[in-house]
Amino acid sequence: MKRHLILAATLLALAVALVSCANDAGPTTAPTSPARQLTPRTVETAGGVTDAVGDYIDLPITDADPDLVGGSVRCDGENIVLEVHLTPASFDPDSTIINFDLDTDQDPGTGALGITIGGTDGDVLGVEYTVTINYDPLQATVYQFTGRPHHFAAIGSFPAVALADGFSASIPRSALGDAEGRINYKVTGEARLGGGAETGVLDVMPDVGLAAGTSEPCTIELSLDLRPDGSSPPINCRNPNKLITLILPGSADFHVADVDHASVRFAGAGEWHVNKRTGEVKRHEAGTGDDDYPDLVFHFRLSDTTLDCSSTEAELTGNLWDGTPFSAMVPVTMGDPSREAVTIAPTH
Ligand SMILES: [Ca+2]
Ligand SMILES: [Ca+2]
Ligand SMILES: [Ca+2]
Repeated sequence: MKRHLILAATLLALAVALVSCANDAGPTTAPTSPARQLTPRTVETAGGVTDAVGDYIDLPITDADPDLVGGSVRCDGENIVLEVHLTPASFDPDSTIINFDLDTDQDPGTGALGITIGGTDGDVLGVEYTVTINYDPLQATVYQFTGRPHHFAAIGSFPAVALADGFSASIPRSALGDAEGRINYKVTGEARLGGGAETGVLDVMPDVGLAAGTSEPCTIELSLDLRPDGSSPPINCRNPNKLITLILPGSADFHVADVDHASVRFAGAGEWHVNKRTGEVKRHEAGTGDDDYPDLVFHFRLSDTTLDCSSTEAELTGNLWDGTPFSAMVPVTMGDPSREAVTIAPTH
């Protein structure tokens, strides 16, 4: 045992450039101990990263040294979902420790310099938050950069899931400084040793020197009616040439000047008015309505949409000029005049 400890100390010294973050001990919330559940591997998502098989530091003193092969950071509503995959043989839920180093403002000049105390990848990543996922108990602990060189403080713990070949965890955006989904990140793997010791970083994904992964921005969820004033008439569902008017209202939180109008789709249809000569989608700025914020007006031809007489809602999607997606489920009222013309009077 003593020899092992000496060996471990030597190896840790050799790996000094890859020593993990200096975290304060322990989460601030009471840990829970859910029954271990192994679920099948899931499909990689947008915003994912990959890593080579076999490029990890192989320690003779550990049973399983983490060999990262894939992972992702993605936005899911009010949560940021973290997922990591390892080669199955290198994953031991009991000893594998995974760190997601998150540069939530995408600025290497702010936060902790790089992914290690030594500043590895300091020109790539300035880390505002590190999320550590491990077992015993199975949880994801969020550590926030304190402002002191590479010093982090635990600010909360959240449930994690053990996959067949890794972990996933869902972290509230509010626990990550209201992160809007565009996050630069790297993932590191460590292993737990006896006596509470840890090996230090044994694999980095993407590799040291490579650009960080970047997650997709969160979708802005809008709430709007077909007409904000609630005066939406029934849409004549028997008239394929019917033009549906949709007002996209600006607000304090949503400025229509930021909207790439050509990207907007309603029930699959794009704006009907197009410059016949240039092919450019026309932009209809509107007044400010009953507030101080300009609106955008769109016209969609019914036959371009997927709406039919039974439709009750339709999805509006689009992007801001910076690529941030937005969406809304819009309630619709479909009408059939040929039927409405037939009125059956009640008999008395
Ligand atoms: Ca690897
Ligand atoms: Ca930063
Ligand atoms: Ca690697």
